[in-house]
Amino acid sequence: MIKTAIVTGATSGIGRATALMLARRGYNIAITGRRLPLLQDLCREIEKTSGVESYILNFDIRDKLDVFDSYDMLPDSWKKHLMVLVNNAGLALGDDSFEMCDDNEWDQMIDTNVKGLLYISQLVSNTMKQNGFGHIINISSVAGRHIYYGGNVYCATKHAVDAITQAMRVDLLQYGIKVSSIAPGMVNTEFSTVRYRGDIERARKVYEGVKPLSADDIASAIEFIVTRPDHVCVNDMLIMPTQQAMPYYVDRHTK
Ligand code: NDP
Ligand code: 8X3
Repeated sequence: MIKTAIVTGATSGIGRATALMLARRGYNIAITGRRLPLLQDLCREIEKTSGVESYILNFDIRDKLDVFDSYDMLPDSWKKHLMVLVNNAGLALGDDSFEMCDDNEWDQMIDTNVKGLLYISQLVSNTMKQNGFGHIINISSVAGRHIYYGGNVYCATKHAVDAITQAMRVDLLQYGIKVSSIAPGMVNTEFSTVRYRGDIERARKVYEGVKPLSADDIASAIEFIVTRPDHVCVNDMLIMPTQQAMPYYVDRHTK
């Protein structure tokens, strides 16, 4: 049976690992992100290693018109078999105390993590509604459960993702669309390098003395979620490294 999936933010980290996992599971994969060369590399890897088809949706998820136009270009044959959307694109910028923050960075986090997720989800929900099936998986965060010092607006965006997940699950129930969320703790990806605006040394310190989760660990969790039988929906998963209990409770073994 033909089945297709869309993974947002597939140029690195969790999104990339998830796209490769879904390809191995036999899904034709539409991948999104801003960095076109990385999307092209991933397409080549998907097609070489899994033999499924891939499709590039190259947009900045903050740009509503671009998201709408790009999705419009996705062939109907892909939309007709659209089983899975993984809403993964997102970022944190900075960890400054509230009064010191750059409001442009607030805009970027809110526009990406919340509004971008809403734009693509609404388009896909309408397709899934017509199809009569589908599964949307939102990548939230431990930051959507706990507030920590300097997390302010990033935490707010992930609390919003949790609220939107619950709202979508209620509203889309009538169409047989499953809605799940995964809230990871520390995952070693480009996340911290982006958060610290390219400061690799500062990003490295985040994981000092800790074995963090890998992008593949989260892709495995998504694999578990999408392979449940039709009548089972995993609503929510909170996944942490063994050495982390909450955002700021980390047992570091620094020798
Ligand atoms: P990465 O930085 O490795 O990946 C982020 C992805 O999001 C990239 O593919 C990036 O693509 C995409 N993205 C960011 N901004 C935009 C934009 N404006 N338009 C389109 N795509 C965008 O980080 P992770 O893999 O760790 O992050 C994935 C998700 O997981 C995020 O939502 C993050 O909040 C969440 N998360 C991460 C945790 C961690 O510790 N790493 C823990 C908990 C949750 P490109 O730059 O090419 O546009
Ligand atoms: C990323 C995890 O703890 O940096 O969402 O907020 S944390």
